[in-house]
Amino acid sequence: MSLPRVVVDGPLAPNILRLLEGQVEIHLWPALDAGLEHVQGLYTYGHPRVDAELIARLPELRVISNFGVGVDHIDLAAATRRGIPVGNTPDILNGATADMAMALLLAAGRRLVEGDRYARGPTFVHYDPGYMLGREIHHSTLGIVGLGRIGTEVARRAVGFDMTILYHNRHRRPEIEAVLPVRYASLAELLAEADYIVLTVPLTPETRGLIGRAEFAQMKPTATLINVARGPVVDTEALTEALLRRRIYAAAVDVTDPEPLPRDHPLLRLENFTVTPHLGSATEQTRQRMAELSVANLMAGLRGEPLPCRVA
Ligand code: 8YV
Repeated sequence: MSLPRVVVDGPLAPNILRLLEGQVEIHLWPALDAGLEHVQGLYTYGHPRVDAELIARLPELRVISNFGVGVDHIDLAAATRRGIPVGNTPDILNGATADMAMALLLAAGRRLVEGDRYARGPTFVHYDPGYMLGREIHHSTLGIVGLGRIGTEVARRAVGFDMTILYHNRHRRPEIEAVLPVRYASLAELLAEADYIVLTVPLTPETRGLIGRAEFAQMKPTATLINVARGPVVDTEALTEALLRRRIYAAAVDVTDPEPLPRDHPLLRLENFTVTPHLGSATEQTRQRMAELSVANLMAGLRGEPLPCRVA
């Protein structure tokens, strides 16, 4: 009996390949044009665009399984119209992504990456207590934009740093307010009060460009922006201007728009800009759990069974 045909958008990590071995026939995305009509599964690994047009070209498609929680690159409505379930991997990556948000926050506030560059460089020949003063983290004010699963984990971590925690969310979260010392604020209030602003919202039409010129203007000149959500939540041009003109203190981002940034982008030359290459969930343990859940979603969909974790 032939194995179900699955298309993937790039070479998969060995642990995922091991899980799929003997169960499916894997085809790489560029080879998609041949044999499209027999593709039964779509496994999205590195956020490829899956639009209505692509879905329409796959008449036998039974399931889309995404390696990751964010599905902004997939046209969910188009999949639903065709009755194709879409699986994702929420929850299991909350801790790793919240850790990453804290790592970026600490790095930016205490100039860690800049300090590392300096400590390795040729000009570090004397210790000087006057150099590279950062901004305090403990007892500062944190503003979390998007108090969902990851944002809540960020709040839990911030408690240990004695931070005052504000949050902004589409809906107020009384159940979280009951167990964590978080206070609801309007976006304007949060932007004006927070020393550290952490973005943990999904990318949707409402959150695209959420932080632009007007929002940077409302922030304190000592504020630091941390983005572990999606690049397009922040207007890149406005961010560049805010950092260049020192309208805010710093930014530390795990995601950019575009991603990656062009190698000659002015942001990459700024000392007050810290960037990582989308590492939010990139730990061995979390990525293993993501591999298992995404493969379980894929296999269930191929068998016509309910997905363990279905987003649409
Ligand atoms: C992954 C992510 O790195 O889950 C998400 O939405 O952005 C990350 O956890 C990504 O999905 C894998 O490409």
